[in-house]
Amino acid sequence: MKFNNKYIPLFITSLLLNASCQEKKEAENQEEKMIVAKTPAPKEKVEGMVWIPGGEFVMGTNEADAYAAEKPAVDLKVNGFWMDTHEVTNAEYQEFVDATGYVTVAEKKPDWEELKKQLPPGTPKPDESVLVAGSMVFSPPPYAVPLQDISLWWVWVNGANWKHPEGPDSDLTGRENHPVVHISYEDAEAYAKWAGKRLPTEIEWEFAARGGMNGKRFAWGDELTPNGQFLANTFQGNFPNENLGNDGFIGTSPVKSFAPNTFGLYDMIGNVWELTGDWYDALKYARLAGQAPKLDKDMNPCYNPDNPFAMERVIKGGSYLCASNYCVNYRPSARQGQAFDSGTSNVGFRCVKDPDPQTLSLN
Ligand SMILES: [Ca+2]
Ligand SMILES: [Ca+2]
Repeated sequence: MKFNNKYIPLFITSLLLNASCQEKKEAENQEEKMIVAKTPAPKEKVEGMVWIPGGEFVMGTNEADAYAAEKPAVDLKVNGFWMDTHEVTNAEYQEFVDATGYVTVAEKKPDWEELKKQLPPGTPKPDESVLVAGSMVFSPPPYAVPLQDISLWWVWVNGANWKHPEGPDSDLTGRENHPVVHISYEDAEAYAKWAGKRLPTEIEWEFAARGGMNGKRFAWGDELTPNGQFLANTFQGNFPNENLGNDGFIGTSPVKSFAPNTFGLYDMIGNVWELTGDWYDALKYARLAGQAPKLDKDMNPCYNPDNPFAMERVIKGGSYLCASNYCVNYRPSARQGQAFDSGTSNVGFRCVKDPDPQTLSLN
């Protein structure tokens, strides 16, 4: 078994294929937790969050050029909930770490004794030199490259983590108000629990991103840049080598740098991808529409034919690395899988919160 730095995330993911039954049950319960209707706004406000009223909406899309995993459009209902107005920032994550001493997955050396319990007996131990703490960092080549090989722009960097986004020599100076990155699912979930919140389901996230605008290609309408105005931090130019930054940013941007959607949510599209609480299922929308058989979640809560062995959570909204020639994911219906045990330099999260029944209006 030969190991190479670029394969470490895939290796770590493969070690953890058999996620615990407990996790599977939690995911199932979360996805099945459907659904009432438009919920009146609670009487009391929650600082840093806006009320998302819930109701009926059209999830997914039938657009011909959308990716297969976004199809078809399906009518759904969602309950009301509170949602963070912006992505969780470095300063907010620092507050959590200061209060709890929490250490993220990317900061810890993988423990072979634990990992091998979930591998076939006899799997050889890799060399210690590859079992090191780190994360994937976007490192674009200086020239155009074929777009089939992500290792040409994603590089495993030892020592990269949320405090050192590009590696040990980088820090967060001047980026306190940028979204935190290099966060795995469990890192996001730990923050959410500490904050008395939770991660959104994919349905909640897409409802919120659409801002009540059914059937629109983008979160703000049908044009990416209406009247030439940039409404999200995405990638302009030829990905991955030519990052023009016409929207003002070549990397992450401070949260709230672009106009909010009609619910008052910032950067739902672009800046960083946002983790949800759902396992990734490439046929989810088709299953919701009754066009594909139900997934046997006791066998595996995930389904991704492009990455069949990974345990992935759904990420939504695209990032500052989504370009018109690659990863055209700056749309509410867009979705990808993200290995549940790793983060990257373009994935973050925001939280939601269920209403306290005592505060709900009777109107
Ligand atoms: Ca940009
Ligand atoms: Ca975002």
